[in-house]
Amino acid sequence: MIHSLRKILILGIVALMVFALPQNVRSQQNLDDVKNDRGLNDADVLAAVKTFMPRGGRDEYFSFVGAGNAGSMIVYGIPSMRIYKYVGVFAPEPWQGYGYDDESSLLLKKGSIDNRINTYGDMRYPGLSETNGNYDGKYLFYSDGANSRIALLGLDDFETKQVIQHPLFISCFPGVAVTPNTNFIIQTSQYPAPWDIKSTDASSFKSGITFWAFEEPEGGHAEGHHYGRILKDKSFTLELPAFTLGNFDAGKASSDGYVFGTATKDGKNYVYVVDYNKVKGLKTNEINGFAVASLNDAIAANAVLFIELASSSKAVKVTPDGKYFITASDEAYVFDFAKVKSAMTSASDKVDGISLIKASDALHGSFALGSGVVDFTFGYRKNSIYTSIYNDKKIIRWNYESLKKDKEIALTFKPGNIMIPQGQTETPHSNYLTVTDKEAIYKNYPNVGPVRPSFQHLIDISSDEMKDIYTMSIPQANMYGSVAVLRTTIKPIIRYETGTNSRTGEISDYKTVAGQEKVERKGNRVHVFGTMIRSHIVPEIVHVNEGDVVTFHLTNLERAEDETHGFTIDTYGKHGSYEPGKTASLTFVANRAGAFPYYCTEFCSALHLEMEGILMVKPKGFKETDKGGDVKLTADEQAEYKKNYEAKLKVLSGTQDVINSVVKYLKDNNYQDYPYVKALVEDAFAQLGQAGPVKEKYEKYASEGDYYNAFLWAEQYFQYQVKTADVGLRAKELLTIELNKKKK
Ligand SMILES: [Cu+2]
Repeated sequence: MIHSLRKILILGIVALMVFALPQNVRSQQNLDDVKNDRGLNDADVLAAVKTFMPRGGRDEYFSFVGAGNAGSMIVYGIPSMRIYKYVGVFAPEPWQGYGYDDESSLLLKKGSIDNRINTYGDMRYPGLSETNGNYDGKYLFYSDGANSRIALLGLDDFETKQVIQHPLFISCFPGVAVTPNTNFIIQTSQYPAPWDIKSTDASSFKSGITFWAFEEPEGGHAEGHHYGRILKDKSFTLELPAFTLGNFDAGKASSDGYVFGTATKDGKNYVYVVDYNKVKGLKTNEINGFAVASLNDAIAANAVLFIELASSSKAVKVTPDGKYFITASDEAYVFDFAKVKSAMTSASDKVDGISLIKASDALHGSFALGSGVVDFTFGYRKNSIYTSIYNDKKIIRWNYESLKKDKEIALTFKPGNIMIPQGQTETPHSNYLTVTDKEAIYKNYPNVGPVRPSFQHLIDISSDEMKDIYTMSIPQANMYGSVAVLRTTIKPIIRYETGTNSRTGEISDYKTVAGQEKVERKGNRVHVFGTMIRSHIVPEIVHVNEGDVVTFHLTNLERAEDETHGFTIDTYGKHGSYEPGKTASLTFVANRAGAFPYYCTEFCSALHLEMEGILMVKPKGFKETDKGGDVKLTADEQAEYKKNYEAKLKVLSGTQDVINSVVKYLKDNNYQDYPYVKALVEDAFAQLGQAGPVKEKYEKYASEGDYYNAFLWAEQYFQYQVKTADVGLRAKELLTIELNKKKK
């Protein structure tokens, strides 16, 4: 009876298990199964294969797109369209501690109108640094349209290095143009405003073009660390009447030295042309401490020309050879630079005193494109240009020399800004084009409420026909323009030299090495000099008084790749990110009494949860009633610690044997011939190099019979050994792979 009951029960459970399987779970054994199940055709599968990135595969390009008003930059790969990084630029970003640690907060405060941190931006059209008209993969620049700032990012570590408040413009166009050797980063005003922030005098409204001088000092660089900076003292602005300024581009090759952009005023539309080498030679006046060249002097020097357009246009792009610049509303105008240049001295009409010509005076030709042109980008086919046409839902490829249409692709959405990797350089190449989707109502997009993500499509332009092969969604971003460079052109660093302030590239005054951790107090000012390394934060206890001004200066001592630690103090509103070698500081007023744990916020090893300590904030008027003092251990406890200490010594010697055998293998096989392996081995030795003073400590305590402290320091020594062994074993594994490759 009992047996049959059990049988029924078991059968029932089995039946439940079978029928409880979700209905959409089914085995997809082969390609045809998957195609049938998901209703995919061959073109879908081909598109998937073109964008799939196998394990270990690397994208061909890095693409950079601003998150718009979120004030950060997004880095993603082409063709996989995988997002690799968000980088805080114009707004704080807590994960990286950007705008939270002292170094980046100072950078953001210095770059604001009133020494306060702005919490958003408006980032649309980035510019990459160039050498001889091609991307060199070193720097990236952004203009903030909302708070009139300019930013410099270093692509050696993908961090923001400089943010400058524009000294004159209240409103900046949210884009930059970079000259062919990165001598100038060009930024313009957008909406006219007085240059005196307190003035509301309508007659003093102006616009202008700023040429930010950029220099990269010779020599003296930390390895992989670029020190190029925008130099405010060497920069200048050309003043213009109250035009609203739009998109612009810098000349290249034959038109190097000029800038071309759109302008509107009183319902009329223009393209402006400025010879900035002539403007550079003019005498300047200082306004708000910034050099300004007057319009009259620029006019007298024939340095500026306006071209009247029939209707407003959204974009201006200079062709890769620099011979033409192109703008369009519905009709594209291809301007011949040689004709424009000669008109600069011969034009007889004027607008606001500036030389003016008609479009027809300087055209190479025009070409009807369709309704609502948004953007242009250049392709690798000779004289090819791609144009996104919003209302017609199309991208057209045409020839700007012959003015003939080549091909078009009908899209399922209204296209916005388009980009071909390297398409704005003197040598466009690439099989891909990306386009923003300004109309996220495509039937396949899931509804996530009234605010939809931004979408970027990947178009395959390798063959004659264009194909839309991938749709990437990006939340928390209103996307506009982007730029992309060959991934291998960028040479990012793996670690900082120990003690680096990543914002300046200099060794920080607050660099702290193992064994030098300390707490310094002067009155109510407390400086904590600490270190982080798997799996300890030193010091582990910090005592302060309520009302003290406290700074934690922390250095990540790791040399291992990707061993970042984070740091936060519970409820104190501060967070820092510490990549290997980085030093950063967190300052706060200890205005909340109590005990506040601090800990590592980045998973760093199996012992990650042990990376913690505590901040004790004594309330005001606190009186110590019990002096406390050193804990006295009983004889039994001391004996127990002695046993633990001796056991630990055995572990240390066993671990040392492992390290020695790894070192022998590495040396026997000439590890130094393999750069990546060599870097790892140097890492491993650096880890062990830190351990010397620790060994001295545990031996000293043991000799004094203090086994409690001897054990604690032996444990610390073991931590260093484990890290050394960990890196050493990785080096051995890599070396073995290299040796096997050689054999084949
Ligand atoms: Cu950690």
